Amino acid sequence: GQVFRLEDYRPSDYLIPRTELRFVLSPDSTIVTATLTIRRRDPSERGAPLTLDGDGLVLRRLELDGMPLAQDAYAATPDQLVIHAPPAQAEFTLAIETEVAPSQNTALMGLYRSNGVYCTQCEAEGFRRITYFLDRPDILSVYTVRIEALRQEAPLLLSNGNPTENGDLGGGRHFAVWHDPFPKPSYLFALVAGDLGVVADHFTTMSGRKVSLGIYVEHGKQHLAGYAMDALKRSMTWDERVFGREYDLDVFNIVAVSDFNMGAMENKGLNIFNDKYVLADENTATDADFANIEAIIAHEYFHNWTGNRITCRDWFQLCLKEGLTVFRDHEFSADQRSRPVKRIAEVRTLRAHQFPEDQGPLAHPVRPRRYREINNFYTATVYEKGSEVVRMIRTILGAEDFRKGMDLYFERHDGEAATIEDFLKAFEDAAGKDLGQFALWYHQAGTPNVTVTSSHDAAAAQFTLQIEQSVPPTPSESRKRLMHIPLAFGLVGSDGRDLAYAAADGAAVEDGVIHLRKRRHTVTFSGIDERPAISLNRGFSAPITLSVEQRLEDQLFLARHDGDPFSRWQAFNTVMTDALIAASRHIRDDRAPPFSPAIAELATAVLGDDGLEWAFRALALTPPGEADIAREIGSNIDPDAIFAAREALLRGIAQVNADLFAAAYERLADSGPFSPDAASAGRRSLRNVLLDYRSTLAGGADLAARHFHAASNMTDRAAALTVLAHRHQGTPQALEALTRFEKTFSSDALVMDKWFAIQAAAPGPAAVEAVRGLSAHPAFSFGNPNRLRSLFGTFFSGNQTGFHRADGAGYALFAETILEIEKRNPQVAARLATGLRSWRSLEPKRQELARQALVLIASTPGLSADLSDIVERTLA
Ligand code: HT7
Ligand code: ZN
Repeated sequence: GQVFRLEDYRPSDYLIPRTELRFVLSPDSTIVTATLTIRRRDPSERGAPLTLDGDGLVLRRLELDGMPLAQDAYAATPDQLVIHAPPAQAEFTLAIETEVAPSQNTALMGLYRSNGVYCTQCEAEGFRRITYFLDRPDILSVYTVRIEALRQEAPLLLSNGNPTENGDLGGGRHFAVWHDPFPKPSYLFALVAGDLGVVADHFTTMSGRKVSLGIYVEHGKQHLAGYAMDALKRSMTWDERVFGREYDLDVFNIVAVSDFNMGAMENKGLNIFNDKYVLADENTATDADFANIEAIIAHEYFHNWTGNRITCRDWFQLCLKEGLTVFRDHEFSADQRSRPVKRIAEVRTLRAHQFPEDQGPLAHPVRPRRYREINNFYTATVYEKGSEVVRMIRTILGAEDFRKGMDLYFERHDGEAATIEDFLKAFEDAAGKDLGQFALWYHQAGTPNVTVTSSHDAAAAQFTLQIEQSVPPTPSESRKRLMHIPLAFGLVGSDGRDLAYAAADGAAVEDGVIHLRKRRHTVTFSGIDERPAISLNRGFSAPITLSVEQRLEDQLFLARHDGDPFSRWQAFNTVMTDALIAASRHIRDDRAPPFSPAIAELATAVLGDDGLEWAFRALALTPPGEADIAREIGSNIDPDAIFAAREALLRGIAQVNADLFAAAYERLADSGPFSPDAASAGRRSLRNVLLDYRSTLAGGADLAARHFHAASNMTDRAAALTVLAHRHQGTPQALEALTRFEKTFSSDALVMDKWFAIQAAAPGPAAVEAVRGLSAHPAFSFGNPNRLRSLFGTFFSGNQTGFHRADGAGYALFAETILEIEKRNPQVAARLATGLRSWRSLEPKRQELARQALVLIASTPGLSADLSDIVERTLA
């Protein structure tokens, strides 16, 4: 396939200042008329052919300035329309009529139907599946859209911008016209037409403009959209307060659809959402679902400024809008909820998703330099590491200069398609700082490693850190340059307080941050009488792997006393991770795993520390997951040994703390009406962590069954079902709960996704057959991405022992399923195929079986660009 390279970027010869679209909607034959006003970029240049992008299009009619074009004046294929010699004048119009079949569009890109609703998905290159266009993000155009449809089939007709006209066409048909005054790239175009219910509200902006808000959902589901509407209004308020950004149209609409390739889409004034991220109530959604809805509603809304008003020059700049917008939604959630808890959750996500990407065959820089299929670059690196890079800019500049830089960026580039260079320059100019070395975070792939040793000279009252950085090689980047790494730190004294130091030499140390710029730094702190415990990378100030040579006592001390909550969590997590790695080695050697009693004592202390939030205690007490442990081990992974070690640790801690955990579990029981707020969710999560521990002891299945049957909300119900289906597989209690859940929720697809996912994650060899069987369940559908992700996505990426079954049966199911899904939806197939990206870290036998499955996919004739790109890079 074709490779696109950043260095090949050229502005287009032509611009499209205005775009008029007319849609005559019909499921099998929709007629699209695009009337484009086309302008030469350089009026003195003449003659260059005009090449418009298409993808699978059927051309019905073509006119230039109102006249049909001669057959030899153009060439049309499904994938391209070339006008050989456009007219000499600076501006002309091209009217293009195409025909598309929304009901046959199973790839869910372009114009498709979801549950009878017409909807579009144009990012990244879906607009070219609707009409021929310069389908690239640096072509900004003002759109006017007329939609015509049967009123009965589609009483609701929506597009971007503000509504300007609507009326009856006779014969049961009607129309609506929408105009969006803000020039936008084609990927932000959207249309929705169907029969939906609405939740309506309004918002008054900081300058006093009234904006009508609408959330459109399936009829009868309006009561499930209240939380999303509340999150939207809070997002609008927050962006005004924190970034000074006001909404700019008269209406803001959100539509929830059930068939969607990703989470949501920020189309100008008309966000389209996967209904999973809109619909919620206590009976059907978990606390995690509520938090996701809040974050994604905010994320898409924030794109209005970071993505839409300022967009990307080309798709290599994807992180310009995504990394920045993730940073903004992280900050929003931190302000709405608990900042430390949110930070810990972010880092867990980064490590779970981005670190394996950065450390495996699919590693790429936050701003990639080449791609074959852009859909495969909506990655954790672009999004999550992209956000971490913005966070580091704020750490380096300080909050005040960071805001000045953002203001300057908005001022300079509003209405433009910008680059990462533009973004960095705004901060350099606002703060008067050089970010030249820092820019490597955008250009260089790989997770930097930082190692630290220390020494204390009591006589001289000096404490010295030896710090060394290295960046591992990644695909096609063997030699790396040294990074600017901002390491927030504290030197913690025996009273638990940070020690003051008189001076620090050897690296720039500013406001509690060591700025690493060289390979090695020796940083000497004077005025340090006692040997401190070292608290490094506080708040996870840099997305690195860190290894600090430090005694277990110091880690245990930091886990109890570090003043930085993130580092306190990290210390406990490190203690548990180290213990689990050692234990899994023992298990592989058929020896009993030893655990230091200090770990169970630490759990006692954390649970009993009433100065800590419930959610924090829940996170601290949660041992690293099997995949986290595997990642830390790094190579020659045996998932069964890791699983056994983790179970042994849980049981060990639960045994020592049996009475304490039982008492806390009772105390934390639900009282009063449900609320999705952070404190209530924290209480539920701590109680459910305690359930997990306690279910490892005698009577565990009965305890979990009681928890399940007493549950008055989905968080508790799903937690109990997970314990039963995982730890007490096959017991009458587990079977009864699974059946009860299925019966209660069989008609609610989003809840059934939880039922599929819980079973797909059940550890052990039986999962392969269970997943295969569940794929034939009446509630399952190969056409719906949410179902596919719940069942197969969870199995491939979230079931270490089941998927990586020693006989390779999981990998056989992987190859078979991915090839099946690819026929309908290559984008979703490619994403699911990343489930084997870390195959090289498995033990040799599993490694070989996994390789064979990947080769089987790669050698299938006629593979899509999406899937072949992923499997070929994974195997390279
Ligand atoms: N900007 C949106 C990306 C997206 C997308 C990309 C490819 C194919 C389908 C898609 N749906 C949404 C989502 C976001 O980051 O806000
Ligand atoms: Zn986004």
